[in-house]
Amino acid sequence: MQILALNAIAAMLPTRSEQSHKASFGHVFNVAGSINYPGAAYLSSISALRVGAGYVTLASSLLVCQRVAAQSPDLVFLPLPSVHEAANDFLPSESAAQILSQLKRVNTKLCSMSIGSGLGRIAQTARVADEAHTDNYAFFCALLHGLQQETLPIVLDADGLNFLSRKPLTLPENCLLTPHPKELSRLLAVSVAHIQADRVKYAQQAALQFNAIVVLKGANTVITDGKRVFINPTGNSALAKAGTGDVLTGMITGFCAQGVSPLNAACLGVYLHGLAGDIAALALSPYSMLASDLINFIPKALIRVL
Ligand code: B4P
Ligand code: MG
Repeated sequence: MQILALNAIAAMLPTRSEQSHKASFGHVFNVAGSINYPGAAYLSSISALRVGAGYVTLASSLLVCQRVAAQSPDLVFLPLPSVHEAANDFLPSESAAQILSQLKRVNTKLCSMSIGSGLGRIAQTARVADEAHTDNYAFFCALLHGLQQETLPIVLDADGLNFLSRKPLTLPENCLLTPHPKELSRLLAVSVAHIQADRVKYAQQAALQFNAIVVLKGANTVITDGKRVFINPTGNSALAKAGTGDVLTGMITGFCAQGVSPLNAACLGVYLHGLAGDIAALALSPYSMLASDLINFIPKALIRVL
């Protein structure tokens, strides 16, 4: 077990050659957001750019793309067909084919994907029989199915994890899972209390069970591939606020796109996310920091490590 330290983190940072262009620093596909959570799509997308990714494409419904475009001139959009039902919208499984065909056009050696931030789902108790037609589950399964033979790093967060806990699905080769304790509780069918009492054990168990890198979030986040274990010393209660998890997802995915190994990308993302939160809490107080503030402190965290 190793506690992450500043010098080790500095050594993991990808180098930036002067003879470079945006494709040198990778392409992130971010599958995120829904009518009720456009902010998650914004936060995760911008955070990937903030850690150095060359290009971020947000794949989401037209409505979410329009809302996020109004907030940021820095992103590229892949608007997907969506279905509106009552106050909700969801992506049909055919939307997955559009993402897969875009993926074929890029150099997948410097490419990563995140799936799930603010994607939206219907609580499992409601209309389970209809779930394929009323939320993003069928879309999620179609996307994962199409990615089976791909080797690009894929970060699953939030509703990506919640869909994964509905029934066992085979994951592609290079997946990272970023659960908070409740999400891990759903994935492993173990109580939050048990998980919190032995965080390293359950993070390792999940990594082995899903054959993925696992980032178990919370104070002293645990990062593991099932064998090696890293504990993060940065971060504070300012991060206990809606949206900070979406920022972390973007940071990890952004490092993956730059060719950093999934395990190192997870360590870099978690450490710098916590450090940005520490610097932000000094400037704004741990009470007042918002996730949208946190993204503006990522550069200060990077400068501290360089
Ligand atoms: P969700 O609705 O799933 O919340 P979310 O969208 O995932 O929020 P977000 O993405 O912003 O935050 P995340 O935790 O991913 O539901 C949250 C619900 O789940 C809660 O209402 C609660 O019921 C349950 N839940 C969540 N965490 C729990 C916990 N620890 N114990 C029991 N139940 C829990 O990401 C937050 C980020 O901030 C992570 O990077 C995390 O490591 C960091 N962070 C949060 N608090 C921190 C702290 N005190 N110190 C250091 N880092 C901290
Ligand atoms: Mg979250």
